[in-house]
Amino acid sequence: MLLKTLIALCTVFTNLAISVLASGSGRRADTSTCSPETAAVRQEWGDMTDPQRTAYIDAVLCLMSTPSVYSPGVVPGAKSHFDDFMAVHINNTLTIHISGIFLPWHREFVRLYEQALQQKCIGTGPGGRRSLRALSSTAAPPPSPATVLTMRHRVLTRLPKAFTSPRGTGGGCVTGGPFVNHTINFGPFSTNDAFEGILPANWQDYTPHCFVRDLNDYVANMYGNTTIVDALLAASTIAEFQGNMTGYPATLAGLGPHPGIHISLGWALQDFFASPGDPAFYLHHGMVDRTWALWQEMDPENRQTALNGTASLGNPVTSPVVTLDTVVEWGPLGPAKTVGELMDIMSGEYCYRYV
Ligand SMILES: [Cu+2]
Repeated sequence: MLLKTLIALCTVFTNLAISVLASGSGRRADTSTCSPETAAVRQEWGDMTDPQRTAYIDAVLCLMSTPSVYSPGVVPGAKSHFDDFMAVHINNTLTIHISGIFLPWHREFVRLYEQALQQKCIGTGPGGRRSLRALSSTAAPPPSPATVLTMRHRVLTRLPKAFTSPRGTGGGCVTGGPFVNHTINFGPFSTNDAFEGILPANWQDYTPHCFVRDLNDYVANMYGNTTIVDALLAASTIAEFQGNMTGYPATLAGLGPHPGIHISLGWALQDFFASPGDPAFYLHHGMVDRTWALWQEMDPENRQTALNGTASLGNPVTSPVVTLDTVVEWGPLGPAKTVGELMDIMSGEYCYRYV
């Protein structure tokens, strides 16, 4: 099935020239059998057919009905495997943003989500999608106890500038479309907590509330355009690339496209901790990953292993600098990996590419 090899990407970054992809072949000296011909292709949402989009959405709805892999009671808010991804993101928020592991951690996070859609909700053989009954009897990964981060010091010496914009066009519970019955089971959380280095004490709690969006074309157009992507790709160092992407430290006007697009869809996607509650999270981070991969591809010798920062939000001086040997984790979603395993989308356990 075609969908087994694709995950859709957000449309807000369309029209990006991809000539760099074609010009960078032959860069890999490893023994990987991955090639552009054998690599899975991640496709842009706008290029997908209606049946493909429907199949993708069906798989997401299936994940929302698939049981959590946490042991009962460990994370009460995790009612489904879709929620498990939220929980892992929430629990790691203070290390994986505005840090040296932001890009590699989210690369693997999106890959794990893609695999979950493929393996739990699309099926791999005759019979197509497995039934939910079959899913409930499959062996779940061994649940690991939730690791609660206890960092309580202020991690940023300077909070990002206040951001204002015209009001959005939506602003309320989603009342139509395929996710009309989707409930956000964690939070909402305060962004200020993140910038104070506080993981909310109640982060595991079951706090169901409606799925809220507030579409904001002004913000989407400001941060989701070709000029922004070109500026990202023009960065000469990974520090500059990360700064332009995340807006901290600010090297592009305003927020940068990563937080900008989070803000453009409204409160669910804006939640610094619980943003994977909006299914669009994975489309947006597909594009973040794509842009990073394209940037790496333009100068693999210098960029394939380029890192900058620490493994704590805001890169405080007390936090160790990230290297290729730094180990990163995704709780019960998958095994821990070194950052070095996450740097190339066409070697090691990765074999995918973007169009
Ligand atoms: Cu994130």
